[in-house]
Amino acid sequence: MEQKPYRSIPISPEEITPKHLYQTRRQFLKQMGIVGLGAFLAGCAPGALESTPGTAAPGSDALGDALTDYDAVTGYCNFYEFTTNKETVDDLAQDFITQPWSVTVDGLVENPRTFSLDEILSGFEQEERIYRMRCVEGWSMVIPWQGFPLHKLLEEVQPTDEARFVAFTSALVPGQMENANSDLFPFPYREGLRLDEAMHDLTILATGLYDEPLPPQNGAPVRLVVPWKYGFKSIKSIVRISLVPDQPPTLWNTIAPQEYGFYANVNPNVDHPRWSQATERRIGETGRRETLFMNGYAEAVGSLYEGMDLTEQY
Ligand SMILES: Nc1nc2c(c(=O)[nH]1)N[C@H]1C(S)=C(S)[C@@H](COP(=O)(O)O)O[C@H]1N2
Ligand SMILES: [Mo]
Repeated sequence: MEQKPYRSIPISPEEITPKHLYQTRRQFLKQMGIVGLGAFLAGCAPGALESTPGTAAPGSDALGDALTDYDAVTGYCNFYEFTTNKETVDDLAQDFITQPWSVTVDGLVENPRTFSLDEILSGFEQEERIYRMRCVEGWSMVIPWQGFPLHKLLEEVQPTDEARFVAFTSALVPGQMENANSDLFPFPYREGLRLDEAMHDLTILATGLYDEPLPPQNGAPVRLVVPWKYGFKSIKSIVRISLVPDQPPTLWNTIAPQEYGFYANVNPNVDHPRWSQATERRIGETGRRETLFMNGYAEAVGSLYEGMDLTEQY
């Protein structure tokens, strides 16, 4: 079996079991009256627990990470072009028009191309990735995404030797986004990754969650998900992806560089200037849990940052 980096991270079976299997097993176990759910699942999740000894990210084995409820994933969202109120985004975004849609991939590439949504959905094999999402504000979720690795799309356009960063731009549709003309935020929302981060297999373009097309509030029809970075890097409703030579300006880093870095790797040891990043509130749980370095994905992505001073990161 092909070794996938994200498979080597010791997380709970609930996190790495496809939803339908998870639910089927759960029903089965319920019928059987089995209580020790975790232990039983661990024994029957095929291939899912082939983690190599010694690859444990600090503290991750202590987690029992269940999927966050669908209602919370789709009802508690950050999408500032609509509103800064997390609990009303779903209503305000429900009529957002996402078809037709296209994503232009340009800049330092051999084959610049505009992909229609249909080309994105049918041209790349859609797979499930269940990732933890840690917002810089101190809350987190576990979300079952459908999508595909960004590197597959980048390989089609072939970045040139000069390409070193990837710049992403969200749609901005004033007629449909209530907060589009906000004085506080210089929309369109923009984000960026270093090319090697963008090429990492953990980095995906998501097109769905919980086995249905992405709801508008979660970034329909296609958004980035970079699970080891704070949630604001995972830009929604993407219309442009540009390969560039230098670190591109990003919305949060532009308006508050002392609070939001370009790299923004989840780091419990580096506090936000206004609050601690040591712990987080997992939506659906009471109390707080410890935040994991690189959100628990350090084993897979740590080598990207060799030689970088991570105490300077935020
Ligand atoms: N275009 C756009 N993308 C965005 C945001 C936004 O306001 N606009 N918010 C970001 C933040 S702060 C987070 S935490 C995640 C939230 O994703 P979710 O609502 O799907 O959980 O989206 C990110 N992507
Ligand atoms: Mo966030």
